[in-house]
Amino acid sequence: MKRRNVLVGLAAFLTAGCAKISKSETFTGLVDSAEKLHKGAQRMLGGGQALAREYTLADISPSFRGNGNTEVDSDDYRAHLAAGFADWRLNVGGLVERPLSLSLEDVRALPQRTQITRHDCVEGWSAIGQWTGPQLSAILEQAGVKPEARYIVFRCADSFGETPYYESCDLNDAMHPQTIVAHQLNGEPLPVANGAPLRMRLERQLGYKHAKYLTAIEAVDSLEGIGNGGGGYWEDKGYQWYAGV
Ligand SMILES: Nc1nc2c(c(=O)[nH]1)N[C@H]1C(S)=C(S)[C@@H](COP(=O)(O)O)O[C@H]1N2
Ligand SMILES: [Mo]
Repeated sequence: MKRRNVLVGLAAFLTAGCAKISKSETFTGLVDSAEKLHKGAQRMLGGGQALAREYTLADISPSFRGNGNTEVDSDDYRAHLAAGFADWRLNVGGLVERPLSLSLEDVRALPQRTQITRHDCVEGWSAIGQWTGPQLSAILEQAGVKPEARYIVFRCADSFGETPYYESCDLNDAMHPQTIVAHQLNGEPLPVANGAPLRMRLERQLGYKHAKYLTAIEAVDSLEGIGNGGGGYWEDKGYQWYAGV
């Protein structure tokens, strides 16, 4: 083949490739396909279920700061806090066979996982903490995720101004063994600053993906129409949806 033909062929191949990518993904645009490439490369390097590093008790940070919202400014939340979260419910719904309404007791009765991991915030700080709670996969199996579900959305009790905090992940991260619904930090019930009574831990993701003050988990087939469609409070402001560390 002449050099020019090789170049034409290569260009045609690349164009076809790009067309395929933009058609098959919900998100379009250069930045987003770069993000997908990053995600794909990371998954290839680490395998779909690669574990985040776990640490020892000796590594735990002396204090685990609260960041973002460190309390929930609502009478409803303050009433739950005063009552020791006895009537707090974690609702599991959306594209599931059996919607659930779990009490903290229900959450604590599931098989538990404890993991010591490092939390990395994009604002430039890290902390190592020990988290305990059931795997999200166990809760999703109990609810029976429908085959058309592609994402899991996490709803939170807190807001910035009028805008509620929320997050989401794909099913790969949702079913990951280190993705847990934590109710303990360092062997104690979650402090308010860290998301009492329940918060997500998605150990292969940056800090803002770990939704605190968790009220509901929803299986969805698209992120459109949720918040501003970016998949999370910070993503709606331009942060990456796939925030792998
Ligand atoms: N509901 C809720 N979840 C949240 C936030 C928040 O403001 N509200 N902040 C996020 C950010 S940016 C970080 S770094 C971590 C902070 O967790 P921490 O308060 O336990 O340090 O929570 C994340 N989850
Ligand atoms: Mo953060």
